[in-house]
Amino acid sequence: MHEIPRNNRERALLVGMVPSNERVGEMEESLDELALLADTAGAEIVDRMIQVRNAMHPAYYIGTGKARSIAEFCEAEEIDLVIFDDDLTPAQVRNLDRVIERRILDRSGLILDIFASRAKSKQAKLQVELAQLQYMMPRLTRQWDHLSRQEGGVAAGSGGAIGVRGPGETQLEIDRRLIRGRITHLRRNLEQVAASYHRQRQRRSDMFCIALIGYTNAGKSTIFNGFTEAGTLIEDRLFATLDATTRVINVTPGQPVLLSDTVGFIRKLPHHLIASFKSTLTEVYDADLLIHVVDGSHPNHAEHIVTVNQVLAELGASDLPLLLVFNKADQLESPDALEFLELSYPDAITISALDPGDVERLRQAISVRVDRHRVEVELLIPYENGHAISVAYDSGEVLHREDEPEGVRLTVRMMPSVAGRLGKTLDAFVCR
Ligand SMILES: Nc1nc2c(ncn2[C@@H]2O[C@H](COP(=O)(O)OP(=O)(O)OP(=O)(O)O)[C@@H](O)[C@H]2O)c(=O)[nH]1
Ligand SMILES: [Mg+2]
Repeated sequence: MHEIPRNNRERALLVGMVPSNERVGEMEESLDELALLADTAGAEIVDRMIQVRNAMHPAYYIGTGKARSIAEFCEAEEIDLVIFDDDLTPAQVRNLDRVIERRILDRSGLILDIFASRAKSKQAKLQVELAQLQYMMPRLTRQWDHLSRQEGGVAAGSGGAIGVRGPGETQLEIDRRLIRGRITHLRRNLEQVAASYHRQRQRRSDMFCIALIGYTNAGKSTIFNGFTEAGTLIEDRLFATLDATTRVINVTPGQPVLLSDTVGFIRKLPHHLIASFKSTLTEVYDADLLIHVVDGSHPNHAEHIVTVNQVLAELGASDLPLLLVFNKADQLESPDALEFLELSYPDAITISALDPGDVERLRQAISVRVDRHRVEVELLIPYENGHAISVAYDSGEVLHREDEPEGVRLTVRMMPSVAGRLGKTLDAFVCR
């Protein structure tokens, strides 16, 4: 085994399991991603192990022999942390912990840990804490159930004599009640945040709203910055962006467009995390257009697309208009790879976020989509209705103006919602 200098980072071993030898390649890919996650969490990856096994061992996941050999390896290599690619049951964590005597983590636990350390805004912190508590709750319950059953057993089948299992039960009830109370509190807080978002969204309804979505590290924030120069955190790390950031951008004349950068998705994203982020990911399911950014140079890009589509379905955002964008074209291996993408996904566009010319092409593609959404209307606005005139100029593209005795006759291209609102206040209104 090669020597890795010890530093402050925790030393981690990654473990995966597959049912047959043919699936080992697949697991290698999954472990590559787990390694990135572990690196993001601040661990140093010392090694990885893949076990081929028909079915998972109910008590030890990988089986007792393998667990013992991992324990020896951990001893020899001074491993601090063993990370499993799949989710473990609470009993498996406990049993493995006893044999390996190192901290045991599974993929969901790792992702939640990263989210917890990266959450900055109050809202992201609330969401992550909610997801963590929900993740903990069944584990805590089953762990205590297991203990109380054992203790009940000691009491010779009496169903658990008072004084033997009592304290455990009581502690369990206290813990559960505390956690449940905290969960309710967090949910209520998040509902308030969601309500204020909803109000903001109503105010924004005159704007065309776009959300950048996609697998983590695909380049969403880089594209966002290409449009806005907002200085959003860009990092070659997973989950650089946890809080949606929104800016007004200029893509189409006379049409304010709101662009939001959002949290990245990943396979096996803990369900609780999606559920808790759902309440405030309104940027996604309220959008007029989703821009799905894919790292086209990634060997697993097709799988990434499937994962993102699954998360979109969970968020109830599958039916929204969507523009597929393959990013990192500069990193594609060959011209063939580009041709392959273009043939496989004829409606997509391929860009490099680092190339200003490509960002401009994307801007034009978006502009076409925005235009498709707008309607052209003719308005006759009395001169004294200065408010309506300024709404027409601020929220739309004025194509033609004629000053007539009764007022200003404007031909305007605008969002249907604004046109509808203006139309109600005016006598002469023609939708073309
Ligand atoms: N070569 C190349 N690198 C890119 C391109 N776009 C983004 N990157 C790099 O890819 C990495 C990830 O970019 P981000 O913009 O942070 O990705 P993200 O999708 O916002 O990631 P999360 O916020 O973690 O979900 C960074 O190192 C970027 O510099 C590109 O077109 N070409
Ligand atoms: Mg980002």
